[in-house]
Amino acid sequence: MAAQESNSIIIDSSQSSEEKDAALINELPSALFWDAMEIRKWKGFWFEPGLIKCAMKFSSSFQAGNDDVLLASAPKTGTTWLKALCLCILHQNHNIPENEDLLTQDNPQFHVQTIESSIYSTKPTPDLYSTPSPRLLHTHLPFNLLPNSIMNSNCKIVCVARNPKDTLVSLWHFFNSIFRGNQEPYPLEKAVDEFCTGVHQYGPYFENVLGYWSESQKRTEKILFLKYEEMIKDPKEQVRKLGLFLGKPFEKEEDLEKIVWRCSLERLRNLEVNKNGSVIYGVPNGSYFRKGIVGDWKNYLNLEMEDRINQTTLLKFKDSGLEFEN
Ligand code: PAP
Repeated sequence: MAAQESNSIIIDSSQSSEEKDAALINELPSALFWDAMEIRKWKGFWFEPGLIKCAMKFSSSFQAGNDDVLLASAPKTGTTWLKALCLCILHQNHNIPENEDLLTQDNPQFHVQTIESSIYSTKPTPDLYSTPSPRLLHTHLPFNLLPNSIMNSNCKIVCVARNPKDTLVSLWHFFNSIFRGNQEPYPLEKAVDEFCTGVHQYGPYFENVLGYWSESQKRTEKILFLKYEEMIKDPKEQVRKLGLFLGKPFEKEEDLEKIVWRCSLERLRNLEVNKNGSVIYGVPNGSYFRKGIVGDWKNYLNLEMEDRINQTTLLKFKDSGLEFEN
């Protein structure tokens, strides 16, 4: 079947349905995310209202193709890295010279867009027809908000997750750099508290991660669940697993090594395209690369904050079998 047919998206963009959505969003519980933006609680998760509108469209109308690959991640858990890796694996990147690969041309966030915040917010009726198959897409949305067509098709999902304390610290740095400018950083105690109660963009983090984890335990052929810490510890092994899952196993060790290097933080951070001030989603390309280590939280969280997150994690992940190194 032609890509154009299999990738069709039907959206009811009539005024009345938009008005209905807007009215519904206005009724939702509201809070302020780190003094910067209004967020509202929809189906158990917090988002800024514009995102809810896009998520509603995505959930109700997106038609997944059988060979689509959907990447999923709570914010700051390794999205950029996963985008780069899957892009390279699916494009057999090791077969082209290093200075010609897609990553030298633009940030991974540009090549693999976050569907609800980019594709659906830039155009009311997104045109994914031109995207060649297999489509590689990304979402920060939790599992329970995914469109039915994703679950009912053969489309694969790769989720990356990261320990909560590093996730929070990464989010806090990113947030301060984008929203606080020359102001003092947002008070970390408050950020910890709101992270634990789940009142932040795409939060609660815990439920977001758990949704994918639980499903990955039931449907191993459908969802691959990667942990950032394991990718840092043994990138070759994790990328080998990823290649296999995507149906692109590495035949030669050197091909695998090439891709691990091409997607490394060290290389991406130093590419001209990530240093020259280019912007995606209003964010400089370079902001997606900071330290990329495990345990950076130790440099920021005091004992009380550490304990608060540990207790919340224990409670939330209890009996799930999900654990992170940190
Ligand atoms: P997003 O949710 O806004 O897309 P995401 O890419 O998930 O961001 O998270 C950014 C984190 O991944 C940063 O972590 P840090 O703040 O603890 O340093 C960033 O440094 C890290 N990161 C980005 N690219 C890579 C990479 N290629 N390898 C390892 N870590 C990376």
